[in-house]
Formats: sequence, structure tokens, C-alpha cells
Amino acid sequence: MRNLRLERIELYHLRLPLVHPFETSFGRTKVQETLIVETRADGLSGFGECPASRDPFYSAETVLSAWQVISDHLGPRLLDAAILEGAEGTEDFDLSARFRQVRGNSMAKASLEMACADLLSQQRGVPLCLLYGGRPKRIPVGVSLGIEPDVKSLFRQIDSFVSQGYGRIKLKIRPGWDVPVIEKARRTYPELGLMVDANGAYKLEDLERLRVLDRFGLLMIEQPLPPDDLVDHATWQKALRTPICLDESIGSVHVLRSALALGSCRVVNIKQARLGGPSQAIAVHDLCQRAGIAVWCGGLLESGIGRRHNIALATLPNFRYPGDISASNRYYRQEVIDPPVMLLEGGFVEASALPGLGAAVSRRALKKFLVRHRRIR
Ligand code: OSB
Ligand code: MG
Repeated sequence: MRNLRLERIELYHLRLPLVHPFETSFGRTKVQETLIVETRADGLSGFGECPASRDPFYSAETVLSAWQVISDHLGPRLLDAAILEGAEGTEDFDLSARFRQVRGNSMAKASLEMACADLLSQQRGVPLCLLYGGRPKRIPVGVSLGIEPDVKSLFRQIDSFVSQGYGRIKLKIRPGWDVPVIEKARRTYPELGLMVDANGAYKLEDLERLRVLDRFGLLMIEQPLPPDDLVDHATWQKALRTPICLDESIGSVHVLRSALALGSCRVVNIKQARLGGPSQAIAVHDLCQRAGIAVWCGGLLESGIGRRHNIALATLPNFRYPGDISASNRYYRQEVIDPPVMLLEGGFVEASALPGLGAAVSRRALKKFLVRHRRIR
């Protein structure tokens, strides 16, 4: 962050009511809890998001664990530096070296790196996507649909999003909500870009039963097995024609290298929050590109702040499938940014050609959804 002198960091813990409950194999969310991070320098404000949620179910982090780690460890590391500087030979927005002593806590780190990248983008008058090596453009997007109380309500959801123009649907699966549902979805929508995400709910032994998924022409099967299980994912990938995509498993470039060496996947879901920020997300993107592995942009029910960061990142060239970066109204009735993220004709969202987020953060909305606020110095 050459030439950036951080003056202050503020944290906003928010509770955002979802328009529709979102259920995965690990649990059901009605209200999403998230942590917004604001960094200030030179009269500018940068915003990032730590979408760690209330419970340590998707990952070990929570909004409160991130609150503590940012307040006591990561925040002071940035504020104590007279001038933020990237390490030699790294991008200016790369804070990974500065955070290296703190293990894990990727979402906490990511939110600060996002906020500083937003600042840098504004200070230089350069769009975020250009800062990252992408360019302003339209990004194809899909929608991720949770497990529903019954098949009828799931198909009401699918119908609604297909008719809004989303060109790809991801269905959450778990044992007891899988083959018959997917078979019916494929029969009803023979041409639809369709994929599934198990959030690690299966075991190696389930492979024989789930082999039939190979018949449905799915784009990919996301994270069938638990995060640490790279070896069994390789066994599944060898047995299936459908590409395996890893999400939770890929927490760093180092794990990615192991997954590539083992043949654990053919596609990677990139979430900058899970990876520790844009610098690490770009490193994963670049390594995948060199290895001939396609990536796409995942999501964690972010508010418009994290969503705008994800859209900027998804302009990089190796993002090759529609992202889980749907329009704001698919998640929330009221956004924290203005304008909200809109769905364009044909199932696209637009990466901004303006510096920063390309939208204003609404102080009123931050206040309305606030659980707690803290100023670090
Ligand atoms: O596994 O991709 C996931 C939401 C919360 C936690 C994990 C996941 C998801 C989604 C929805 O699939 C992504 C989104 O639309 O934001
Ligand atoms: Mg996933």
C-alpha cells in the first residue's frame, strides 16, 4: 500500500435479514451476521467485509472471532505502520506478509485487505478491477439455492430465478436431498446450466450411490467431502466424469498445490474472504490458470460491500463459469450500498469502471442493521 497512512479502523457488526431462509448441509440461516470494516486515510474511507456469520459452520471463523482478531492483532499491525507498504516484489494491496505471524483467520485478514484495496483504488483513481489485473466488464452470474422444506418449494424458487434471467442454478445437496431432486431438476430444465454443492456432507462410501449424478450433465459437483479430505476427493474425481470443484478445501495457495498434485479437483471456487483477501485470491487464480484449472467466483451471502469486491475480482480472465454473485435483491430487501447490485439482461452483473466500490456505502443502513460498533484508535 505505497503512500497509504491509515488513520483509523472501524468495525460494524451487522445483522441482515435475508429475503428467504438459506439452508445448506451445515445449517439454516434466516438473518446473516457479517462484519463490515472501514479504513480511513487521506480523508477517504475504504470498506471491506468479513462474511464469517454467527456460527463456525462453514469455517472456523465467526463474526465475533474476527472482531477479536482484528481488534487485538491485525488492526494494530496496520495502524502501527507509519506508511503501509507491500513487501518487495508483491502487489501494492498485498498485506499477507504483514499478517503472516497471525495463523489462519483468513476472513478477518481478507476484510482489512479489501478495505485497504478500496482506499488505494480511490486514491489512485483506478477501478478496483484494474488494480487486480482485470477490466471493467459484465460478469455472468448464477444463483445458489438452498435446501427447501419440500421439493415443490424448491421448484418455485428455481422457476422464479430462471425466469428472472439467471443462466446457471446451483442446488445445495445433502444425504436425503440429492439424486431424486437433481434428476427432477434436469428433467424439468434439460438445457439449464446446473450444478450441486454438498458443503462436505458426504463420505468416501457414498461414491457408489452418487455415481448417477454423472448422468445429469452437471457443470460440477462442489465440495462433496469434508475440507481436509484431499485424498478422497482425488478418488472421487478419478471415478467421475463430472468435474469436482473445491470450495472449503482450498484455504491457501499451499493447499491448492497439494490438491493439484493429487488430482483432487478440476475446478476451484474462489472466495477472497476464505483465502485471506484479494492478493491470495489472485495467487490462486494465477496458479490455476497455469495449471489449466478453471475458477469461478463463489459467495458467502455478502452484503453489497463484499459483493462489489467479488465482482471486481471476477473480471480476471480465468474466471470461466458464472459466479455466485447474484443481484442484491436475491439476498436482501435493503442494501448497505447505493445503488444495489442489479441483474442485467441475460444474467450478468456489471463490474464498475469507477474507482473504489462503484457505489456509496449507506451510513443510514449501517446504523439500522448495527449490532455493535467499535473504533480501533
Ligand atoms: O458453499 O458456496 C457455499 C453460502 C454460505 C456459505 C457457503 C456457501 C454459500 C452459497 C451461497 O452457496 C453463495 C452466495 O450466493 O452468496
Ligand atoms: Mg460451496
